[in-house]
Amino acid sequence: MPKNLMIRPELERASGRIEFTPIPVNQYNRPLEVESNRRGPDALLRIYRDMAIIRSFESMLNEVKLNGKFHGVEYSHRGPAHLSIGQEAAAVGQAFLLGVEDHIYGSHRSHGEILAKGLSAIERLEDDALMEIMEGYFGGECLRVVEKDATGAVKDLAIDYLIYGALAEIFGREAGFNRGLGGSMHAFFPPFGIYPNNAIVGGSADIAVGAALFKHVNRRPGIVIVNIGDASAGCGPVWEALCFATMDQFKRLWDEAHRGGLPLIVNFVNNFYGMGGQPVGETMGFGMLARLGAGLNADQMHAERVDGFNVMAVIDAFERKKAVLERGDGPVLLDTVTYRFSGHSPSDASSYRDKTEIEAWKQVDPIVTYADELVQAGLAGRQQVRELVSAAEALVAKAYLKAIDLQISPRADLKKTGCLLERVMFSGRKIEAMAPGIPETLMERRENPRVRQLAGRSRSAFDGKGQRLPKGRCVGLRDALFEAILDRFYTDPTLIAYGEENRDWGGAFAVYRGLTEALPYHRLFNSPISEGAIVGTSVGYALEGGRPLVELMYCDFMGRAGDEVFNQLSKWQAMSGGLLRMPVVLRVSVGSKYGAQHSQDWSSMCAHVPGLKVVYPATPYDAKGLMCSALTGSDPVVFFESQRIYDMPEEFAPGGVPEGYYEVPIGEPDFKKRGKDLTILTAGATLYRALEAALELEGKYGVDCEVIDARSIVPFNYGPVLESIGRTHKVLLTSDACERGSFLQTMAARIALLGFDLLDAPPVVVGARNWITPADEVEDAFFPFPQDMLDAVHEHILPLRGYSVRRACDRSELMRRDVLGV
Ligand SMILES: Cc1ncc(C[n+]2csc(CCOP(=O)(O)OP(=O)(O)O)c2C)c(N)n1
Ligand SMILES: [Mg+2]
Repeated sequence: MPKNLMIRPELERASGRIEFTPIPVNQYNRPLEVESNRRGPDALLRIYRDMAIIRSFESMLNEVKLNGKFHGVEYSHRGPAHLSIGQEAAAVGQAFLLGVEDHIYGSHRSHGEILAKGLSAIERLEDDALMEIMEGYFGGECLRVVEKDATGAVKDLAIDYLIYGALAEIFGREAGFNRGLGGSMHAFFPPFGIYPNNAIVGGSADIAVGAALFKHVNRRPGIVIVNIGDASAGCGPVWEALCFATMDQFKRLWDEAHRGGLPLIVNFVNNFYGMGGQPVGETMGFGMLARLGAGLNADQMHAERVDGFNVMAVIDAFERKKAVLERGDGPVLLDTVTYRFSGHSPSDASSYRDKTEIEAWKQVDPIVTYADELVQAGLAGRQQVRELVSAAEALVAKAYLKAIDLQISPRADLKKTGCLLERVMFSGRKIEAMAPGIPETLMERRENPRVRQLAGRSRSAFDGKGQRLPKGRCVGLRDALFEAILDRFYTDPTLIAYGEENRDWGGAFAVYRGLTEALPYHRLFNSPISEGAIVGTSVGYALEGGRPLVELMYCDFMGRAGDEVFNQLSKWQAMSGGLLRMPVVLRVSVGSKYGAQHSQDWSSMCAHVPGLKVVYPATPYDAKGLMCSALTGSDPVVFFESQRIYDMPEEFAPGGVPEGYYEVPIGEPDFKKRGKDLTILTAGATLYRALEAALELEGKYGVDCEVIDARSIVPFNYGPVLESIGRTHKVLLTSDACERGSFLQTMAARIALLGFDLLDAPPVVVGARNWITPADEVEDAFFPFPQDMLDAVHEHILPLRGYSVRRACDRSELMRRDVLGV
């Protein structure tokens, strides 16, 4: 909503037509002799070699999956292997001109792309650089396997290394590129510019947009290519990625130094099939995939269809499109036509396609036709071609024997305490700035209008005499978050923030008021209403080495970003074998007044998925300290904020909220009130209602409560809670999440297990009812209020003298509700 972009009725209402420009389709037409002059005859042979290596590699996997052996040597590979036999020219053509600073992201079917990009990188890198990479990568573990029988040239060693590293990864071995924790569908090798491949169809699309965003914002060299399948064109997140990547603001609003389109090629590897569904003619209506570019921006994304069975046409296309990106005119959409001879997976009987169709494509096999062309052009003899194939087969056979051997290539022992996987689930680093440099800001921090405004506010809820001040005169929770975030923007040059209504609006709930004045567009901007892409791009931005702070306006919208939160944000650190870091902070606000689709607390869902840190502060002091910790950590943190308490001042920390930087450790609960009879453990905004309950319990029934604020959900230190229960012998847990499946149930079960001997009564959870959230006016029937807490205490923990239950919650009532599922 920038004010300088006026929407004029006379223009918007004027009649006219949208003009499209023709989209080129398979326009390449250049004799191989000409290419030989341009690229050099050796390069043309190398192209053949690379395609032959990929074909051998994939054929070996096909045989292993189908027959349980290769060249008579048995091996059972239980995991997946989505092969790209037939698609080699598309992969090799793409990689041919790329440097290691050009990054590719891929799909479940990316073995060919990995090998092609790796072979191209090996060709380009000097021997010293190759050795340095191989020696440095995971302490040279993979190199040690292949160097034993190295015969000479470093480039040959590097090719062995590439093939073995990829295969060992596919077979789940510790010396694999991702220590066996990625596997076939997630294997990658960043030193060669090979970035994560993704088992979720279209999953790489928004991640790659974020990677291109990182390069664009931080002015890094190179481009980003995302290889996704034709069927992924039907995925919502792919559309979100395309919308995000083509935002006008890059070319219209960002400052001069950052103006221009993202350096991104969205390459649809179009093999005409999903698994068995056919986008063209059946499941989609675009006819020709390149058509999609036409709707996305005025450049039509420079869309083009390329003949991916002609390796030279692919090289030509990537060369031209790279130039488009380099002049700041991206992004680009390519529709690279290809075909897989193999099934979706080797066991696929291809029941969905006619044998004559497969035969027709085999007749124009890109490797065979290219060899014919080489021979016809006098660039190679038949014998030479056969030798290249034999050499490729030998390379693959050598890697196979090493990769299947448990002595040479063991798997990580995941049963021992402190095992590899345990160590790489979180990276746990403290990093002030993700890269060196001076953070770009627009004003001195002290001149910031909000900083000035807050200077006049009380840092505490109370005045010097202990009298409560009006909220408007105090620093509130939203202000405390702002202070932490502002501080980090002046420290970490890679830090960027975006989401819906983040810039001129000041963040949907005014946390960012004052940031717009302080930051240029490329550090704070509005995104489209694309929750998936908001989170997905943040993953890509972080994978490339930056720190993003992104926001989902309401917790309930997390459903729209389900894959990005639960499969991408959470899993890449571990799937990379600990190579990558994911310093993403995802702010999520939890509503209460806007009905069923705007008021649910989904913290439990995040806690359930391994790999996410989850925090839920309830006080300004904790919110600021936890935000500082999150924004200097290296792990993904889902940062829950309750809209109920954004204006809450600091009531607990003596001295109020410190002005400067400080940290609250993630994972440590905090005592908000001391007591000796009953422990109350809260998560989020229920803290205040629990304190009210504590007052009533003490005042009317003489039950002295100890109130502990969990502050964090994952990780969580049970020590202080058990210590408290050791004194009180009773515990009530409460949060605004619906009670069934709430994380507090996990906490209650854990406490019962760890503190069984300490307890006089079962741990009791008081959550919201297992309903939709009703209107705000009747919220006390739904969310836990002090009376619900007292009822639960009386019924299940400690009968309160003279107390009469206000709302039934005894065992039979709970069972009744469970039978109904409410
Ligand atoms: C989100 C999601 N839905 C479904 C699947 C199951 N699946 C795996 S591959 C595939 C087909 C993908 O087709 P396409 O994107 O064209 O890639 P291709 O397999 O042809 O390379 C499907 C449906 C998945 N992995 N992810
Ligand atoms: Mg496909």
